[in-house]
Amino acid sequence: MSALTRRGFLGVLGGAGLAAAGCAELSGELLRSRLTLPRPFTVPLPIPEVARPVRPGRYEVTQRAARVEIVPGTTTEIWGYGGTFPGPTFDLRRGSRVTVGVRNELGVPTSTHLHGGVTPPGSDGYPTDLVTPGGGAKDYDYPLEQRAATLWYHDHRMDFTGPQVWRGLAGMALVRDEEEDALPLPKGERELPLMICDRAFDEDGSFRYPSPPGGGHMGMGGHAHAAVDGDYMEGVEGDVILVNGAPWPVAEVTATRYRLRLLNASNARRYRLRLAPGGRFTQIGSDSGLLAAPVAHDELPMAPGERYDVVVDFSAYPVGSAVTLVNTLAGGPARNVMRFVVARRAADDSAVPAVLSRPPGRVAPVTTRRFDFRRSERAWTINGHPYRPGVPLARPRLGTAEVWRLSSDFHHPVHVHLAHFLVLARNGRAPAAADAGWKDTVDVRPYEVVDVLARFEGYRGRYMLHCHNLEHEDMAMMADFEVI
Ligand SMILES: [Cu+2]
Repeated sequence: MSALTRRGFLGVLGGAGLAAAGCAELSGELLRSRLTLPRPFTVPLPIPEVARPVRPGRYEVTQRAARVEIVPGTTTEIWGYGGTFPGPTFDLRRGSRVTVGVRNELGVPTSTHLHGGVTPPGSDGYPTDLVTPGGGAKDYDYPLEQRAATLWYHDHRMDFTGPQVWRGLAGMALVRDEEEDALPLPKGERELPLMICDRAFDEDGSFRYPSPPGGGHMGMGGHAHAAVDGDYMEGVEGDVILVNGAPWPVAEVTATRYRLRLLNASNARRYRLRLAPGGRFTQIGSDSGLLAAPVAHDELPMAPGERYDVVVDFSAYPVGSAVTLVNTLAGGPARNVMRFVVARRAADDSAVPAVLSRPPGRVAPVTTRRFDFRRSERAWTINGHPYRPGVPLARPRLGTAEVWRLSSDFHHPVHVHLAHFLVLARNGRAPAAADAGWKDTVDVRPYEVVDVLARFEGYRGRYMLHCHNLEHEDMAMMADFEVI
């Protein structure tokens, strides 16, 4: 279908048309690579380096361009924290305040958001709170008064988050605490952070991204000159799946339990993960920390920004088995994610206890607010408005909880800064099994109404909620709220 025809089609039918056409699970437009795709399961799974403090409580990281080999035999320029993609993993402790000095040696402004962090507003990565290019620097303050959880950090620059994260500005941050330490979960080499994202490559190995002709320079609310070509307004999906920055990697594992910290760091692509030839994920944690009790899943739906902390027991497979993580929402090469090869037996003293943690309970909401995520003529909007920096749509009180009713016309993974929430209902019915636990991002599907119970704790000040489809976010699907 030509771009024009497709746009006409979307314009007339919108998400309902897509659903009727059987494409209800697609959340973006496929951008194809112009080089020969790498062979799957040949590149070893990389494990990002763990960030080391320059002194207790202080880290320093420089955002810079680097050339790395992603597709074997070619090189790709990335923009990375520390010049790597993913950036280093920050291994942090609850209540151990850290400062991260970010220095920007790129040619563009940046703003760093710790996704899932309970962070003071001045360090939260507000989209116009920019670190200037060519050597600007900012100290981000992270008190980390929050439960153990799998967090991540990424660029959040106004209007350009999509292209800048696509080029590599993302990494993981793990918060640990005593409650988690006491559990006999797999650890060390049997705890794998897995950042999953999709990319497309040009003939010369560079990342492809559909910037409009002459676009990508304006920013600061200049949505007429958005960072992404209008044909990709639904979101950009690549045809190569990367895990920890490697295409369809392979990891050798022992026939034991492994803890997999799954993150969907894609701009727009949704996944429904399964193990082939079969197997189960035992979910132990959600976006915002450990569950009260484990939940078994045959498949895990994952929208951009979401994390699942799971245990997979590879002793269920014969030694020599190949166990492939697949995405059943995709066909073709993008159906594969990565492969585990069960190399040998080994001792395993890990376990998944029936009781994992005591998460915070429900508190009575003081009010209900509605946030409607919808496409307009030229932008993606919340409650009818493209993003208006400095105009809060809500003023929740610190220490209270509210029901936020999220509705949508398309796939919108809704992310709330600062506040963590429980999914209460989908279309008035019980939430899905994968909605368990406290979260900061929820997959709102076309014409769905999702009720969440959000707790506002930590800090007063200016925060935001937005769609985590990064192209929607760049095309104005954001709003401020102010905790008072
Ligand atoms: Cu969206």
